[in-house]
Amino acid sequence: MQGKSWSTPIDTRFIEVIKIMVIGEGGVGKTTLIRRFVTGEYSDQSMTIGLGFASKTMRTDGGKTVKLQIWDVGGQPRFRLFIPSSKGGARGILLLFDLSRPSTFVRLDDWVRLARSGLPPEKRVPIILVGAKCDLARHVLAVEARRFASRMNLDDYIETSSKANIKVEEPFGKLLRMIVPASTRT
Ligand SMILES: Nc1nc2c(ncn2[C@@H]2O[C@H](COP(=O)(O)OP(=O)(O)OP(=O)(O)O)[C@@H](O)[C@H]2O)c(=O)[nH]1
Ligand SMILES: [Mg+2]
Repeated sequence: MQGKSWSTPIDTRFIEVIKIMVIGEGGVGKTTLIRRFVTGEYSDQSMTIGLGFASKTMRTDGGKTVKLQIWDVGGQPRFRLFIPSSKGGARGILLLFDLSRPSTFVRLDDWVRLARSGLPPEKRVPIILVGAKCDLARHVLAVEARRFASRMNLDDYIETSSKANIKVEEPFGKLLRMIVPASTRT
């Protein structure tokens, strides 16, 4: 006789997969943020060689279950060439810089250009600017970052710390809310 199952397993075949990308200079904390978000743990990450992948099942405000597929692009200059080919199908982007290292902030123009290159304005996906490592001594002012975000027409600015566990979920959640409006239900 078959045992009864009281759980209602989710049939993942029918879950919408939403691809997002996390980009920014090397060492700004992309992989650490993704790991903290997906596993809840903080641990030292080694440099990402090429691309990394992670995923997390989430519920939208409208009650829909989706799978966030996160593409983690290594920030070293040699991996930048992966971006044009890997951004196909991406529905949103988190652009990180390190609040303690101004050099990662001043090059953000290039990153925005890279994220948008080859796409007509109507095909542009939401981009959220993330000031990472807000537990460290700040060398970039929030007002500067916010000004940059509005000048470049970015969709939001959020400061996070993976180490101190500050606003780790927020950038992912906000991006998801922009991609899947609350009115969407399954
Ligand atoms: N203090 C502090 N350190 C952090 C935080 N997040 C990451 N780090 C440290 O910053 C370093 C780089 O983090 P990674 O997550 O590997 O950075 P990345 O952006 O993925 O780097 P690449 O893969 O080379 O592009 C690691 O030594 C982390 O421990 C944070 O929130 N606070
Ligand atoms: Mg990495």
